[in-house]
Parts: sequence; structure tokens; C-alpha cells
Amino acid sequence: METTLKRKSTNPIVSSIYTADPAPMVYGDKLYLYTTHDEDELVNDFYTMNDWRCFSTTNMVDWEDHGKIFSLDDIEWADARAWAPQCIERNGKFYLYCPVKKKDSGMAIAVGVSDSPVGPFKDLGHPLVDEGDWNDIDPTVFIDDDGQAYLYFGNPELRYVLLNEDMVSYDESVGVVKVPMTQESFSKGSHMTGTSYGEGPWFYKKDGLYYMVYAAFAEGKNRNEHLAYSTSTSPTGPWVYGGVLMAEEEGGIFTNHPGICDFKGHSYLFYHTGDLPGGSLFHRSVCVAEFSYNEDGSISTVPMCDG
Ligand code: FUB
Repeated sequence: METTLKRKSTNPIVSSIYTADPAPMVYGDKLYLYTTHDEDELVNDFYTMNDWRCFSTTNMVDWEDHGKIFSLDDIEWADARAWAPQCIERNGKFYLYCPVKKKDSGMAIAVGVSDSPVGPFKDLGHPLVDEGDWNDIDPTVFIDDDGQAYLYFGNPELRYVLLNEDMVSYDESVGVVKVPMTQESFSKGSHMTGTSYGEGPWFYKKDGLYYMVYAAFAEGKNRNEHLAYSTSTSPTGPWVYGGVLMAEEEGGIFTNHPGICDFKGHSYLFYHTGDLPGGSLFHRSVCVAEFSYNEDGSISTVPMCDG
């Protein structure tokens, strides 16, 4: 499908290609939305994803399509699975963290660096995180007020590294830290850790409280993720389970994936569904819902939104 501009605020946001794993970034007057791209044609009846896309808006109604901003072709050591990214700005440079499959091996986290939010991004030349297991997916990045940057990631475990100021290396003396998977932190669930935490973490701070939002598996269910959240008074936990942020989709498509930001005085939850014609677990579409925080910082369940 040819990529075109979408001019209405109705969901899905992009109707010309299949997009998933939305990651918003507010920079200047604009909200930039980074997404993955589900190809029309599948290889081996699995996620077929070769590049990352970017869309921007000033008003949540008109979206400008910046097209392909980074791709597997730009990462010499990777050959498949251009999965859920997140972009952040530091000192005028933009860092796009992307999970990819290494040639002849498992998943690892790549970093693309650019002088512009819409690329072109240049690969580091080697993985940033390469633990050699399935956990090296779905990076989420946040820079705290004291300048320390955190990169959380992982499936089925949640892990983090402390990024160095250069944003392309991490504190090796601390290493890769595994977050304790307790039911107080992530509730009881059916995933491999026994908690509801599944994948797709999104880490941020709001009014002094740290939030970890993630795709989750309900107890007794191994299919169709819902979104849940946990909070902490520290960037490294301990986490306290907060509740269901978005219920699983009726007749869902297995995954969902959160991305949250405030923009021009409103709070938005980006997620994905199978809502476009031809939609399926391998043909997803990014959507958005506005929400608000309760006075104590908790978030009530956000309904999926038609636009
Ligand atoms: O889109 C590929 C993978 O599916 C992502 O990395 C996960 O979060 C899930 O959405």
C-alpha cells in the first residue's frame, strides 16, 4: 500500500498501511509518533516487519507522514523483526531504540542516532543490549530530572540498564538489572513469570510518580493482552500494581502495546488494534485515546476509542 496523509482524528490514526507498537515523543510544538510497520505480505505466517515509520501532528487531527525513517537495511548485523521502538532527544540528538533479530541469532537492541526527529537514523554498528535471550525486546527510555537515563525492556522479564550520558552505552558496573517479578508489583497473571507483566513496557514520570505501563496477561488467559500499569516513588522500583489500563479487545489480536504522553495540556494513550480492513494479529493499526489521571495519580480503565 502507498503511504498517504490521514486528515481525520478518527481511529486508526493511519489507514494506508498497517502500523503497530506506537511510541509518542513530544518535541517542540509537535507530537511525533514512531511506529512499527506490519507488511501486507507475510513471511512464514509471522510478524513481517522490516522498517520503522514516523508520523507527526501539531493538533491531533492532521498527521504528517514522514515515511520510513529507519530500517533493517540500515543495520548491517540484523536481518528481521523490526519491532517496537522508542525515540528520545538529548542535547539536540535523537536516539531511536529498536529491537531486532541478529543475523543467525536472537533478539538484541539497536540504536539509531539522528540530528532530526524524522531521521535519517544511523545505526551504532553493534547492539546496545545483547543478553542473548528473548528479553531483548521492547525498549522504553526515559531521562530523569537528575539527568540519569533509564532503558527498560523485556519479555517475559522486565529488565533495565542505566544509560550513560552518551545514550549509546550503559553503566557496565551496574549491568543489566532484572526487576523482581512479584504479584504485588505486577499482579497475578498467566505469563511465564506468574505475574501479569508480558512485554511492551512504557516508562515515564508524572507529578513525581514513576509509571510502568505494559502489555499484560490476565490470570488463566494466555492470549489477547490487556494493558496494565504499576507505579513507584523511585525510578527503579519497588513497583506497586495499579490496575488494568485498557481491557483486552473483544475478539482481539493477541498483542497490544502502550505509548503515553502529555501534549498541549492533554494526556494520551496510544495503543494498537486489528481495526483496519484485513486486520489481524499480524496486521495491526495504531490508535489513540485521551484520558485523565485521578487525583491520587491512579488511572481508571481507558476504553478503546473509535475516534
Ligand atoms: O510488534 C512486534 C511485537 O509484538 C512487539 O515487540 C511486542 O510489543 C508486540 O506488540
